[in-house]
Amino acid sequence: MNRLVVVSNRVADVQRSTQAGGLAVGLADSLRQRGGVWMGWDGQTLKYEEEPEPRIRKIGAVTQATIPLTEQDYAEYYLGFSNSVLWPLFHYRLDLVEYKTAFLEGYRRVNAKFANALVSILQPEDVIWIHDYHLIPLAAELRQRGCKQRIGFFLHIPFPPPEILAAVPRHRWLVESLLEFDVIGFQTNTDLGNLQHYVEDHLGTEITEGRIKVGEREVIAGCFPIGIDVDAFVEMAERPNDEVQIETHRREILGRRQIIGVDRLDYTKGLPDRLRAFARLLELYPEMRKSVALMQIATPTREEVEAYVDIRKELEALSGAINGRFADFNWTPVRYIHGTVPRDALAALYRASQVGFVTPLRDGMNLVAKEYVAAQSPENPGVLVLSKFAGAAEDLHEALIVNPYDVDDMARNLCRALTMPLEERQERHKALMERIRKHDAKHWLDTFMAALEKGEIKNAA
Ligand code: GDG
Repeated sequence: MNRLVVVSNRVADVQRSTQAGGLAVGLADSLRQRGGVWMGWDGQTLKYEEEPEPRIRKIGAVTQATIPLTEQDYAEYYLGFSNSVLWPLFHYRLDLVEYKTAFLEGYRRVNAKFANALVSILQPEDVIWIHDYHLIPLAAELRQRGCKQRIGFFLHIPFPPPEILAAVPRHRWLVESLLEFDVIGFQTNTDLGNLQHYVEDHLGTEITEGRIKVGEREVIAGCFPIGIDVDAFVEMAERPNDEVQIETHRREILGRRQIIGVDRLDYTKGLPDRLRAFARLLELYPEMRKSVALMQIATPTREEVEAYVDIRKELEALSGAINGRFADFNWTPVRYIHGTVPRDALAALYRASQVGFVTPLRDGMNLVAKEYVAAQSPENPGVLVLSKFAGAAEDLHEALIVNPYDVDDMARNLCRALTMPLEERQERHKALMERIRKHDAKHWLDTFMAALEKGEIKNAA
């Protein structure tokens, strides 16, 4: 087996249990099994003139190679082009894009730095797998430095339609950079279809049976839905967690149910309308008052980008307003947690919740939806209420699928989930478990690697 070299903006510890963020979780699940090298930014900003050598550390089967960035890199590449241009744009939020030419320059500069660091550690037989929107130009940079290895790319977030992509200056350069990879992987058929439309409209070429002709080369473009390590998650959810159990007993005695939401605090996750939908549930079905509560865990993220400050304020105001309006001395309708919960507690909380409420306005996949399903007890499972705009909805048909822009629709489906007969819950859960097992972390890794190493396109979707 060739050595696998994975590259992403940040490197996560594959053995730690507290990290929030889908890329870290999904990749760690896969790399733990196969081993290899993981290269990325170490999260530090330093002053330096000459680019430092990558720092190497071995953790279990994975060797980490990290580099620091400068303050300017952080501002222009990370906060700027990656998270104030590409992130909103790829999530169809043109209103939140803040473009500056300096951001694009920083983005190119840091991709060149990544390439310099990588060539210093690459071996001839390596296969390289690059992750996410921060590193689209990296294959082109590596080729310029004589790199001959196969290079794959996986986009964790959605790929927008050409009309939206065309709003960013240099969009053609961006897509041409993408076509420098040997394999381009997306989460869903919708994303793949959007690339198809772009190459047809702007480049006068097409994707035929998963392959695009680019000069003499052939590039594979496919759909590889990311998954979780299902057994590991089931096991974690089954392990007793005293603190969660005490809370659960109390709720059971009072005959109360819990709806759970878990997200990085991001404007793409549909959090304000999720809270409004919960309030609407209490309005439309007064019998639900005092019998259900919403626990929303919102993990801090990218707090230096203004749009994230705004969404935080909005949520704090909303949860306060809902509690002010509906709470009683012995019942708090919304428990809003702005923080990070350890992964094992998270699994126990999913299991103790009768509804998993996942309502992004746009999401590449959404691993929380899959984790919620894995955590349920098959005898008495909860119900997943899932936005039709999460990549996961392309597969998880037995969830209650909702429109995250329609507060009444979400409220009605919450009520349906809370009153669903046991037999129907069991049937839906069984079917969903089969789906998340079929498209798990290992399947994602294996199908992508088959495309990258052997040029094989299995029916990944
Ligand atoms: C991107 C794409 C795609 C969250 N809060 C805590 C915590 N988390 C964990 C969850 C889950 C992960 O973070 C979030 O993953 P998602 O997939 O839901 O979302 P993004 O972070 O936006 O991930 C997404 C993903 O990449 C993978 O390709 O699915 O569409 O946007 O694992 O459990 N974990 C802990 N404490 C928290 O408070 N321990």
